[in-house]
Formats: sequence, structure tokens, C-alpha cells
Amino acid sequence: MNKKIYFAGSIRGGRVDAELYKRIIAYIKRTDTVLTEHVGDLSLSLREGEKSAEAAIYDQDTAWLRECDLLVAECTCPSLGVGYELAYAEKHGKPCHVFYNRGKTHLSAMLTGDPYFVIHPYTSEDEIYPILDGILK
Ligand code: 6K6
Repeated sequence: MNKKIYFAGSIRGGRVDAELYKRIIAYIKRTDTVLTEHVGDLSLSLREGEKSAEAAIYDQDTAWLRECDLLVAECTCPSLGVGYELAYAEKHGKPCHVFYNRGKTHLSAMLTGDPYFVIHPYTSEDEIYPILDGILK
């Protein structure tokens, strides 16, 4: 079954991993739908926008979080927005899979300490894709 995936990754938290997000999104899209493709858009502007535009982003993203079948978050680069999305998805009972590179960061205890989240530490990117296969099947 084609699933709707909410992919969460840092935007204003920092774009160091944007190319990784783009590859993960492309991989998921081979079999399923990614609602948040813009997270992997390398040209995304980080500038402060109009308040109304930011409200529209919040409304759209929270609607997608309620609509999605599951959330996949890449959390190596810490992001307030991704942390918020994880809590929102948990509140709405959406399965949450959290990936992070164990050689690059220590994940927040608010994620590792919450038994609701399925945490996937990895050492190299190629470990991510077979885990995604298992999640998406
Ligand atoms: C245009 C200008 C500035 O930002 C934009 C586009 N912004 C966003 N569009 C859609 N979703 C966004 C945007 N900014 C943050 N998000 C959501 O929050 C994404 O779903 C990410 O998973 C998460 C990133 O949060 P921050 O705190 O790192 O920005």
C-alpha cells in the first residue's frame, strides 16, 4: 500500500544535512508519497517571512502531520521545529521513526527517553535504506 510519509528534517536549525534529506526523500518516493518534499529542497530560503506566511506553513504542516501514516525524522542536526513535529505526531498517535548519526551527535534525552519513538542510530548513510525498507513494507 502506498503510504503518506511526513519527512522531518532541520530547516532553520541548520541545513548541513539537506543533501542527505534529499536522498532519503528520493528513496522513500520510489514506493511511497512524501508530503514534505520541500525539506530536501537545497534552494529553500531560510529568511524570516511574513507572519501570515509562517502561519500558513504551520497550518499546512500540522494538517499533513494529522494526515500522514507515519513520520520519519532525520535528527542529526538539532531543530526546534522537528522536535515540535515529533511531539505533535506522538499526540496524534502517528508512528515516529527517528534517525541520527551516532558519530555526529548525542540525541536529546527527550527523544531517547520517550519509549514512544522508534530510534535508529546509524554510523553510515547506507544503513538507513534497509531500515527504511522495513518501515515502509
Ligand atoms: C521559507 C522561508 C523560511 O522557511 C521557509 C519554508 N519553511 C517551511 N516550510 C515548510 N515546513 C517548514 C518550514 N520551516 C520549517 N518547517 C517544518 O519544520 C518542516 O516540516 C521541518 O521538518 C521542520 C524544520 O524546523 P526548523 O525549526 O529547523 O525550521
